[in-house]
Amino acid sequence: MLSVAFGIGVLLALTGGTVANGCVAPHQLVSKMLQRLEDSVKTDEPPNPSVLLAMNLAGATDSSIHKWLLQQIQEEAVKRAQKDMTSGEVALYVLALLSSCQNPQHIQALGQTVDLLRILQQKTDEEMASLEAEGIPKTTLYSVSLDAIGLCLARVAGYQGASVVLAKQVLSPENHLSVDTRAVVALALACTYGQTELQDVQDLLRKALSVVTNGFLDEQEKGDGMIGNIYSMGLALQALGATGKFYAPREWDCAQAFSVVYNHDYRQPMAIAQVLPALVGRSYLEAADLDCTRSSGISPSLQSLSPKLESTGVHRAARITVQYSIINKLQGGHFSYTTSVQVPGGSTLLKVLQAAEKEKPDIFSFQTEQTSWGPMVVSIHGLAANPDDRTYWQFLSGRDALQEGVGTYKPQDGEQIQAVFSTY
Ligand code: B12
Repeated sequence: MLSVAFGIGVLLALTGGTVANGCVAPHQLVSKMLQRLEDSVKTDEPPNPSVLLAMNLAGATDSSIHKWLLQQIQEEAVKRAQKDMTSGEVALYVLALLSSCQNPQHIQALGQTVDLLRILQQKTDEEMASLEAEGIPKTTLYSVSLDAIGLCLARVAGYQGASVVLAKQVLSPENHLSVDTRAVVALALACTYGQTELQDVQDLLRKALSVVTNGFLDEQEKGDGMIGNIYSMGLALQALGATGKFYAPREWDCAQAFSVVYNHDYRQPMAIAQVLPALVGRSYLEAADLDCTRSSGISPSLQSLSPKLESTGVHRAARITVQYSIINKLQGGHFSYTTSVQVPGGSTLLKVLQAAEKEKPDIFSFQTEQTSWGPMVVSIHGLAANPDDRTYWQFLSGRDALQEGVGTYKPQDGEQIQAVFSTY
């Protein structure tokens, strides 16, 4: 742990010039986050490209866990990129590999070679075709932004057209994009701005970047440092750190925004992977500029790769009652059911769903899928979410949408949780 902290100190001393606006997190916090990222790497779970990207941007490249993760990312790319990755997933793999100084056009593993940039171009073309035909992408604007960042950093065609569409989307008054989406859009536009020579494209991108970044600064001012919610802060800080010239001469009070982040104890690997680059003064836009030959001085972690151990601590806690409803007024035969379940205090919402299913399996049956953010509820009462018709199961407490998923959210005694079949 100490050596990680020392290594980060060396790294920041070496890269001192790249630190945006003079805001950089304390070494101790950075090394704690890096430790949590390393601990999140499990042999029995799919590799997470965002984790590798964050380790690289923070200069933590010397550990055996880092090497193992890079190897897994290469193998996964060869196995899955063409067949069953979304465009955004391929883009995250491209960023992870670029930041590891690997040529994404020539990824070799398991005796095969794959050209990830060609696959990314194909999948971005499909997103663009859907945007043109239907006004919405095949997946999400968030993913299209990742696509544009990947293509732009690799300097292959396709990012300019995507960025023009993204700029128009953020400028469109009827579009209410989340902070997370606007932040990755801003990163994509800033990259394209630096690469294009077309005056009208530059003008459009500058305008969109000014709207997004000034919007973030306004929101920070109104929200005592918060932009969106605590989990959108990572990407918002990356975007503000990388786009200073688009809100100049306005100044960014980065210390205020950083202090919001310091006051939260991030534990989910994805949340850490999005916030850590900003805390070391970097953004995803630096993924292709890292010097992989220079050691940051961080010594290999002593942590071994081991399967996850289930925590048993909650069993002794007093029991709480949670009201749980499932509602579909959107598709097929409408339904609405409510039940009350008891679980030990401190249980996650997942335990509530499991208890409801155990008591009334014919009504409260559900299914989850493992994702980079943990288990996502993909089906309830036989009704499945479908990316093709943009449906999902939304979770609310009272009238407020939850800001975490079932795997981490811990309801209070007497709380009313609703799962509502919705569209996005
Ligand atoms: C797009 C998006 C969605 C879309 C995904 C649709 C799709 N097919 O692409 C929809 C609208 C379905 C969605 C739903 C939810 N989301 Co969402 N989502 C995002 C967003 C903006 C981008 C994710 C993405 O596309 N990444 C790029 C792709 C390439 O990576 P990926 O790993 O393949 O992405 C998949 C996962 O991210 C997964 N996913 C998306 N959201 C969530 C949330 C949870 C809890 C889980 C487990 C998985 C998950 O869907 C993606 C596509 O398959 C992120 C923002 C961010 N900062 O990451 C928020 C974000 C991940 N979502 C969040 C939340 C809270 C939710 C909901 C719980 C909201 C709610 N109240 O119901 C629900 C999930 C409920 C459930 N059924 O379990 C939070 C998670 C915070 C946390 N600490 O857990 C984020 C960070 C936004 C935020 N700042 O609050 N989301």
